Amino acid sequence: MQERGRSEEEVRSLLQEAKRRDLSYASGRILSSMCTSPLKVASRAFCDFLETNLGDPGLFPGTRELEERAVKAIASLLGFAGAKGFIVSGGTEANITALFAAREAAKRSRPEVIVPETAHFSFEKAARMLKLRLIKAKVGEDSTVLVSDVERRITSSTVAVVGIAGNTEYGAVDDIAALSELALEHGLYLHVDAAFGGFVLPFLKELGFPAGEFDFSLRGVCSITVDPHKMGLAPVPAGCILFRDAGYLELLQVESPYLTQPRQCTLLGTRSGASAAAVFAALTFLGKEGYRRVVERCMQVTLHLREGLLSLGMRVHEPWMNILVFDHPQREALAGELRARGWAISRTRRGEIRLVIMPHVKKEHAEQFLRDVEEAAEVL
Ligand code: 0PR
Repeated sequence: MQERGRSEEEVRSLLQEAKRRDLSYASGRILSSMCTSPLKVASRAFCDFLETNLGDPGLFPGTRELEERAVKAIASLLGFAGAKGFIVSGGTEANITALFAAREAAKRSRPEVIVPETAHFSFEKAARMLKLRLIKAKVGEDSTVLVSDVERRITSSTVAVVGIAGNTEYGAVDDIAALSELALEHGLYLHVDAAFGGFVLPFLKELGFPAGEFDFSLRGVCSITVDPHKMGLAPVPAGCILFRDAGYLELLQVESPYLTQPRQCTLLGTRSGASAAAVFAALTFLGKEGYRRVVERCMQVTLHLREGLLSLGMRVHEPWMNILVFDHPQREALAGELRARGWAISRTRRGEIRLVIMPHVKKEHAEQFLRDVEEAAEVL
């Protein structure tokens, strides 16, 4: 560290210089991210609550109440207003918290957790930290888990089964209803990772798109991960973990006698009240009607891209939600050409090109993208 501080102006100019090198969502060029520009009202709330710390909630009872109200609103969206949980830093922390609770509840000597092979890498982290053996169940052609394969892998050491409602690569939704039945039949804990799909599926259904059940309305579902910093339009960091039964939270608690709250159940100690305030602001500002409109617009752009890519002769996977995967015989070269034209795209593990159509991707960006795909395919 330098000996003497610099002027505020100098500091700001260093920051601006760094920021200029970043991509922006507003450019419409980021087609690879599950995050987007947060709502203005949520960003403002975040700034207004910067100094709050929900690790010591007695100091910030107003902020704590905002968290409770945000959690309740998300819980009611996901089929059970009585579910309990927290605003956390994101899907990774939420998934770790869920598996921690499942492991503590089951008390097995060599605990195992069954996840679809499509599960997000956060489960890999959770398993290593929690000393859980990660058992990967096979998925079918449509990238949803084969429930028969999950069943085949259940042993007396299984402490949890995980289903995904909107998987990272294709947006595919596992048959959560069947997993719920299986969990009930075997007395197992079922966690649903709806980090991305949690703010999409409830609205897709209302908009008339096919969308299966995935939430607490299914009796076997014990916990759900859902990320406000993805399709919830809240600033990073904001995830949410919900448990059907508050008893699971008690299993996580440690004593924190010198704080304003004598026990703590979250993984983090000091944690941002700004995130909770921002999530509350986004939920309150948009309401269900607002989120439905956001999802509707994302789906319109997704379907527009799907049509355009099909008419350019691409092989397009039928989208489950606003994630679109397509393929071309020279996929490597095509991806390179698109990146050279300034598009941030990602690839699936199988090598296809993957687009996440977040709210910052407008119809005009989709049209420019299609023109570039056409041009790029011609020069291959
Ligand atoms: N569960 C699912 C289904 C996910 O897709 C993700 C993240 C997580 C859990 C973990 O969430 P956090 O990253 O919030 O801890 N999926 C994206 C990914 O890792 C996140 C992402 C976001 C990627 C923005 C790129 C990006 O620019 O691929």
